[in-house]
Amino acid sequence: MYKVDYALMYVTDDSITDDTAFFKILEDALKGGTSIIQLREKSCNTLSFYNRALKTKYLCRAYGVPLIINDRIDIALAVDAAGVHIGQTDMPYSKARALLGATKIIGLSISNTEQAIGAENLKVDYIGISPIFNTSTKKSDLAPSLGIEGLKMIRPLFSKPIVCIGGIQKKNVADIIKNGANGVAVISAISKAEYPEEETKNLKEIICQTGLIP
Ligand code: TZP
Ligand code: MG
Repeated sequence: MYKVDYALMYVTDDSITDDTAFFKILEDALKGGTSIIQLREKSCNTLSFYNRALKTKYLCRAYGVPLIINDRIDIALAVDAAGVHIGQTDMPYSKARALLGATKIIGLSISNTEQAIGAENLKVDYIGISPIFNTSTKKSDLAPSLGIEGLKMIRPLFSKPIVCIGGIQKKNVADIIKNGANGVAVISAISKAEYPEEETKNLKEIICQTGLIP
């Protein structure tokens, strides 16, 4: 398996129901230098999810960027995605690993230190600290934000990459990387930007300027 660059993950915005707009922003993010894509659909039917996943996979392949599917192991398998991102109430990690095989990436959301220790014991490929800051993008099933203090507590507990999500914008991205994260995952910072490609470039530049991401 190739080495994954978690520096900047664009998590797709499922509030964008229009496919033309959805794929325009996705391609802008890819042109702007997002290093990994997570396809996240919370309310569409399986056929629509599959169709978006397939087209997203082709685009990601054209830009040499890995594609992670949120929640749905069947969709990840169907489009041969690079991996999945699961939460604490999704398919258990051990079953997801059994279904996906040894080489696929599996990321797990964690919201406290206990879950971080659990993820370390399970040897998941990366964790998503969720949420790091307050956000209005995800409205249900959201734990209290952990903040930079939470990140500092979790960093020594988990040996593989940590990606933070929630309320991340240009103004707070450097602080996250400087305090031990290997990357950030954003929705609205890119999807709601006036110029998504420019904004992706800006975020990437700030991350690179920390000098901490190889
Ligand atoms: N999980 C935790 S916070 C969040 C998800 C999917 C939403 C992040 O969206 P934004 O717009 O980057 O705050
Ligand atoms: Mg989930």
